[in-house]
Amino acid sequence: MTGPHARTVVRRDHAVIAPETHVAGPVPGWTGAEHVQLVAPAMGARFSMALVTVVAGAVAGPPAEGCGRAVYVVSGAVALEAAGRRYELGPGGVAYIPPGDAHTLTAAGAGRICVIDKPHVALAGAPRGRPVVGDATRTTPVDFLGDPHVRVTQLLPDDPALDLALNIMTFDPGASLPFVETHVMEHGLLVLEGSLVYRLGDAWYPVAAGDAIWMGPFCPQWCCAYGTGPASYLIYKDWNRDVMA
Ligand code: UGY
Ligand code: MN
Repeated sequence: MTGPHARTVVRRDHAVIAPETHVAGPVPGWTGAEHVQLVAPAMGARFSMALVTVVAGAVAGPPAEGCGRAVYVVSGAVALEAAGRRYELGPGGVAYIPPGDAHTLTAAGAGRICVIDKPHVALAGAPRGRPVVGDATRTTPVDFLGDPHVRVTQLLPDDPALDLALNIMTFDPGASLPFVETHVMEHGLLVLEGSLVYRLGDAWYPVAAGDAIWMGPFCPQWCCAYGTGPASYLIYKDWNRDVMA
């Protein structure tokens, strides 16, 4: 029990959602699943990010109309049927489903999945997207801006049909982002392991595995990992399509 104490904060341009403040609930259309909504338009974001706890046989409901969906398997296993094919996704498994594509997502056992739904913004002239699957455990990370102590694992392809990116950033202890980033793109972030200090705007937050962050457009952001092992987080980013939209 933490009583009145909580690390969670929700500000105009960012939020930190700590697990001790999670309130899980069902979501219409899903069966066998409980959602913790980590990021939602209600806080000012233009996408939804949920941590979904599933039991064996749980079935996902569809995203809202016009939304593409990205899924990351934190633990457990899910089966995806899409575009006439069946995919098995284990821990680290990733899928992207374009808006309007019929698909089923069924849990093979108890687990947790992170589900990101985003109103799709099509790039002029881009082809219609297809379902994409990936696997973080089989993807080679690359140095981030030349620093071997900060690595990025790109989970989805650079494809003009997609309008979002999903990556894992990994920091050795003491490693940091090289500068305070400020960009029009939003982020949804879930810390997967380790500990970091995150600067958001003019505030500083210690975060650890299980914590989630929303960064709105232009939220200044920086972080540094601390502790004895690496820190990593799953990070969503919308692509910069039409800044006047
Ligand atoms: O690419 C990014 O925007 C990423 N480096 N941002 C972040 O980790 N906060
Ligand atoms: Mn960023």
